Amino acid sequence: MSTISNKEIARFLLDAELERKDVVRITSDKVPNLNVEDAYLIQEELVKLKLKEGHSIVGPKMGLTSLAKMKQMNVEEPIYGYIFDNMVVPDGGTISLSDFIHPKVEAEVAFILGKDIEGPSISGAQVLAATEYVCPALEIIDSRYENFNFTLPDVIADNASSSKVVFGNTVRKPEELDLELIGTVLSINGEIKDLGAGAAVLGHPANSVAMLANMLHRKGEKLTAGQVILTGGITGAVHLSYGDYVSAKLDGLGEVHFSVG
Ligand code: 0L1
Ligand code: MG
Repeated sequence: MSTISNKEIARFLLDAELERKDVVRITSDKVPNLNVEDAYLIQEELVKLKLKEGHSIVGPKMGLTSLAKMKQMNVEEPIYGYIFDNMVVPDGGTISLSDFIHPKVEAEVAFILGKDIEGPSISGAQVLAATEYVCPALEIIDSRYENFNFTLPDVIADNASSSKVVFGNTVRKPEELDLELIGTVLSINGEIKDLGAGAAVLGHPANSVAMLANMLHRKGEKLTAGQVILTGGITGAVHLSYGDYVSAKLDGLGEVHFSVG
């Protein structure tokens, strides 16, 4: 039986994040039999610690929403984590490589909710009806685990590798765009690194929010008006290096960008 508490594991992961120090995945020694349900309990402790340190939640994020990532992890369901206010970088801003362990970037669409959404059985159409705006985003993920080497419960406990996010300044009503077809190009230093369409995210980014609402319902929680939700990578995640200029262009949503110093 494990003698280490969920709170202690959460503290261990948070310390790794704050010290920019990668650690061996928790399922290799600390909690070898960790399952998905218990991993979310550790994530909850991590969220509580961050709230206690004075940070506030901007909104939840979905991860592992592409078929490629799900196959790679051998999972049938995406995962969620939380974005906090201190993770938000202004559009056009500069991040410092020394603030990270081994950051990667991916291009996403973010949903800004106008109404609460409560599962179960929420559909993509219901999500679109409850969404005030969508905007482009670049998510910077930074697993606390050595070499991004983790199992599904490990990454859930680690707040789905959340690290930073840059939201673009263009907001549009969801009905003005066909989000399934939204073409997305991720470039670094002017070189295209990956591209995709909105359908890469569970067939339609709104499906990602619907699935999130249904997953949260299992815990008796709901999505609330005003939350900004990252729906998952349309592109793959690309490693960042010192001096990079990163840009994503999303058809109809414009450009979002940042530099790495
Ligand atoms: O946002 C994401 O899709 C990341 C989920 C966690 C998996 C990873 O770190 O690659
Ligand atoms: Mg992501």
